[in-house]
Amino acid sequence: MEPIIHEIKSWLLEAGEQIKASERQQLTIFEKTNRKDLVTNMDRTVQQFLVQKIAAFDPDARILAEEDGYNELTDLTGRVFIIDPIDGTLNFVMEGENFCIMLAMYENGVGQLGFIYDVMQEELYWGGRGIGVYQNDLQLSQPVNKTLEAGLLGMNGYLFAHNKFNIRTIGEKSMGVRITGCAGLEMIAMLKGNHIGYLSNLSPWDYAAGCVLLTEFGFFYSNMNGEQLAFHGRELFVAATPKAFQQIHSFLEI
Ligand code: 2AM
Ligand code: CA
Ligand code: CA
Ligand code: CA
Repeated sequence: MEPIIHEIKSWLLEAGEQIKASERQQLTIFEKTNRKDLVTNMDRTVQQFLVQKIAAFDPDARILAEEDGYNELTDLTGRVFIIDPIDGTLNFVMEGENFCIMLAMYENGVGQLGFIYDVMQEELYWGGRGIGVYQNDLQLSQPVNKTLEAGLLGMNGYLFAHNKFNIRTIGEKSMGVRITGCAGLEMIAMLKGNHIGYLSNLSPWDYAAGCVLLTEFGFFYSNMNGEQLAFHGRELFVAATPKAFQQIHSFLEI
């Protein structure tokens, strides 16, 4: 295995241990834009830890991350590490589980490596361009290209509640809608073949790692117009099996 993969895995496991060792009652919770948009001291600690590790290992790399002023990068020129220190912060605070640490490496806009660590399940989903997708040490096989009618569809609670983009019609066509509150877990569900797709409003750190792995397994993804994701700002993220992707786009109302 490439040394960098081994290195990144060790960082993620160590960060996960830090989270598990922290006392939930001792968390400091801050509101960002509204009462449901939270960040905790652990989000910040994990991000700082990963930023330091990357800077020491690869000083030339650039970093895009959700918290603390690292979210400004507007292009993917060169080697870029993209970090979501805790994905599913609301789950982390309210449930103490169902959250992930996500990290991706891109080179000139091309996804090379992706890591999604489900900390409490101790399951690390990882892989990269041309090397496949793994769950811990087990190599996963590519899910079946199911239609929208044949599978479960992950989506964001806000989009569902407000029926944005005609999303409820799309959900109704599927076998059922699932709302996990964690983009990383939605990516994992697709990679395992449990869900056929995912619709949400996302930022680059929410989808960077997932996109590397989804590409390996032949999933399609785009913004709401069917165009490439910008990797800058928040936009509708549509990912699905090739069959379901076409169907979802035919029902999406912009
Ligand atoms: P986060 O916990 O890292 O913020 C919840 O629907 C999922 O969408 C989570 O993965 C969450 O990531 C992500 N998300 C992105 N932007 C969000 C926002 N403004 N509010 C809530 N969740 C957001
Ligand atoms: Ca957040
Ligand atoms: Ca996130
Ligand atoms: Ca986050």
